Amino acid sequence: MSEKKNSTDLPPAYKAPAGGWGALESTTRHWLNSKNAVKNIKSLLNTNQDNGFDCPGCAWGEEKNPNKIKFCENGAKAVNWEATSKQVGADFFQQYSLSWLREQSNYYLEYQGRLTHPMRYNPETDKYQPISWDDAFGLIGSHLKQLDHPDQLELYTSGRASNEAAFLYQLFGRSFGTNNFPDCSNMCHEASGFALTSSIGVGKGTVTLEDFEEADAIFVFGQNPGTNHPRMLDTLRSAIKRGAKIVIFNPLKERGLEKFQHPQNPIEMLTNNATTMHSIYLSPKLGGDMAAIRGMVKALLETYDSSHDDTLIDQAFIAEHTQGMAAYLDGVRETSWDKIIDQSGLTRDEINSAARIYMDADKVISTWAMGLTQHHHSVAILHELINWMALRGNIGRPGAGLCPVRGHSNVQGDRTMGIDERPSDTLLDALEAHFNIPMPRQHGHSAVEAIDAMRSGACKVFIGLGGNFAAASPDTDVTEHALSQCDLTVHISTKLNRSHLITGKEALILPCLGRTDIDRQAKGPQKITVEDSFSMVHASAGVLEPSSAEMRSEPAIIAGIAHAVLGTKPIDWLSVIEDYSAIRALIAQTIPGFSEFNSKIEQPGGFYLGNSARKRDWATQGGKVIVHRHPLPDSILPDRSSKLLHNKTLVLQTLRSHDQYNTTIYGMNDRYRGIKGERDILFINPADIQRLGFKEGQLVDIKSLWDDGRTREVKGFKLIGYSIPAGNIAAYYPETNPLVPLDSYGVNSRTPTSKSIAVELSAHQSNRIL
Ligand SMILES: Nc1nc2c(c(=O)[nH]1)N[C@H]1C(S)=C(S)[C@@H](COP(=O)(O)OP(=O)(O)OC[C@H]3O[C@@H](n4cnc5c(=O)[nH]c(N)nc54)[C@H](O)[C@@H]3O)O[C@H]1N2
Ligand SMILES: Nc1nc2c(c(=O)[nH]1)N[C@H]1C(S)=C(S)[C@@H](COP(=O)(O)OP(=O)(O)OC[C@H]3O[C@@H](n4cnc5c(=O)[nH]c(N)nc54)[C@H](O)[C@@H]3O)O[C@H]1N2
Ligand SMILES: [Mo]
Repeated sequence: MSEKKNSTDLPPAYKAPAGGWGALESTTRHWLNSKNAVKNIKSLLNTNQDNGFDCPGCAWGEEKNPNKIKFCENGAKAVNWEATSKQVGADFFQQYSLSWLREQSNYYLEYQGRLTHPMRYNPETDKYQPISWDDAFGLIGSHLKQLDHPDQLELYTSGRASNEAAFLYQLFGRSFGTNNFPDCSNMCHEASGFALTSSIGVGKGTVTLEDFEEADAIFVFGQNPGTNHPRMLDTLRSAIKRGAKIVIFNPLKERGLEKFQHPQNPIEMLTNNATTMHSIYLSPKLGGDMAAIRGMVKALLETYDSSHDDTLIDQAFIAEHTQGMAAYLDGVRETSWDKIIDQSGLTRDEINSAARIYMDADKVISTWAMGLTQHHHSVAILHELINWMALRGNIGRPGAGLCPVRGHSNVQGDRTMGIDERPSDTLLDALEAHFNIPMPRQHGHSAVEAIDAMRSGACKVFIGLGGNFAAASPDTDVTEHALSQCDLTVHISTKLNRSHLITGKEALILPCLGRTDIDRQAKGPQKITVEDSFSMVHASAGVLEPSSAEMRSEPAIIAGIAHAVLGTKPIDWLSVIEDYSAIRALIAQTIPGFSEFNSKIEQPGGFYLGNSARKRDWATQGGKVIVHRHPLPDSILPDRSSKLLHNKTLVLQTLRSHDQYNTTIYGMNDRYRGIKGERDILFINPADIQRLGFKEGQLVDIKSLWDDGRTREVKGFKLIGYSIPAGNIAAYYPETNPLVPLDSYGVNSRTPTSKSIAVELSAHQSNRIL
């Protein structure tokens, strides 16, 4: 039995606690850099307040307690980035050709400011030139009317779109005749949605923020809240201070999960005190969580067998609420400790100590993000997690439950509104009944399928409601080629990005308002609504004067497109945007849980959508929690790369730095990991640097292993010795997206395997001593 530990115990790269003075200093710097300090004081003070706007940062919930953090360092960055007074108007595009812009960095592109005028690409000059809104809608209308089939249209959505925009968008697409709604969720929490729905009958988390106040133990898998959900640190800090246990599973020692200093707590700041954020911190190998969880179940079974302690397993819950548990437990007994230890990269002692905390806690919450969802076997990992939680009845009671921590601030709401390429019959029936037109029944394309369809010429028009499809998607060369095959590409955006530069034969940029902007329509200023990770729906209204009168709101742009394509079928598109209450009235009539929507959002803090699994009402076939039994995979990699492995192969995860929001790069630092002024770096175990014959700081090229004969390579990444399991490496997204093969995605989730890519390294040319 191999009991070796794979991670080295290097000192953490950043010695200070997360949050603290570093966060305050960084917030101030980003604030001043946005060239809009006064405007931004107003916006920061209004973030997540009852009369202000929802933070465009993450989807963590808002605490009702007035002493809790309402915004954080990275939320402040997101607000500043959007609220800049810098503008990208017609004169900017007059100056630069697309060939020149394509040579610039993602940081440069977005830093130029807010898009202010609709633009149309002119291939003769290789520049964008201004177009009127009417002409832009007319151009889209003429393209769509010429399609042979509605499924030649792809309607992408990024998760910042409001409920109102998302509802109109899906109604437009379905009235046109397609379910092609690829969205960022396909690349994000799709495995969570699939695993949860197939186990507990609802694709959302079962906890509310209040549950965190009661939990005895919180298990945090595969996420980096210090950077990506900083307000979550405040919730974890309160939990640990009142004696709850926190167990972390993360191959990297993330600073925010080690120590945290509350930037809005004067005593902690002045005394420079910090809270240790965990009880135990385990570093499994990439993709090793299923084995680790299975190990915890095995440890529990062994304790149960030897102690006959009936309280260890919630027999009543299992009998009344689950099906398939016995078969699953047989599968656990059949799995050897050797296999568990080998695949998890953890020792038996480590697994036992986590299992002990689980057994001792009456109420347990498990949270997770991309570290669990972006693998080939992610759905199986999450089924395993749900089974383990079900074993002690930790689903559907106060203080316990499942908590996928969502990414984009309204990605969950967009799904609720019907942005779903695999819609339920319930949704389609409701739309059909209300709008009295047939809805397409055939499933549409996810992100990966959309790329395939554009690549093969099956799809002709791409419309992006926000986001940066070219940069966020896998296999950058393939994706860019696919987009360029289109007859028309359209981007509804706040800022210039890579996707605008990868045009179809024709291309449009449509500049839209963001969360912070005041949205005035015919009947006055409007609010929109969003749903957080905890199924809380609330209103959001911008407070800043838009920097150009030419920008339009997302609902207004969608209505303009829909009107040009469908006239007044099935609704009068132009009249519903005069006052968004009219859109909410349509939502109230067709989407479950939204009756009396308009009056419910008047309550401060919004309303709770409810969740059947939370009430132990399982909307599955058979009406019980389905306990799925999967064997541990032979390899965490898909066959198409695992068969090419050799002893120098490493597994790469692509992740976020502290100074970015997905493809939006705010700066070149990753403070908590000790990185300054650069992004082309590779975190690697020092033993691997030595084993492979490299030197710390050396530049390497990274090539991925996939059996289709295509070369996928990125060049010149600097080796940084880091506390990471041997055999695993990490580098930033989106720079490494060219390495993710389009066909390397999760079983049933179709999510690109951004956290497990087989690669090999070679010395970078300029580095070789001749
Ligand atoms: N400031 C900021 N906030 C954001 C975002 C942003 O880019 N910037 N993005 C938003 C979005 S869309 C999302 S989805 C979320 C993303 O939030 P996260 O999921 O926290 O984002 P990642 O940077 O991808 O980090 C993945 C974490 O999982 C760990 N990990 C990777 N693989 C494994 C594994 O196999 N097992 C385990 N146990 N851990 C693993 C990594 O070491 C890392 O700590 O954040 C949202 N919030
Ligand atoms: N390799 C790798 N790839 C990944 C990931 C990974 O971890 N590794 N993560 C995946 C995940 S979790 C996600 S969610 C996706 C993200 O994919 P996307 O959501 O497509 O990408 P973003 O970078 O969030 O999009 C940024 C752009 O959105 C536009 N924008 C910003 N605010 C607004 C707004 O209010 N309205 C509109 N209309 N536009 C706006 C701006 O123009 C900006 O340039 O990337 C995925 N890709
Ligand atoms: Mo995401």
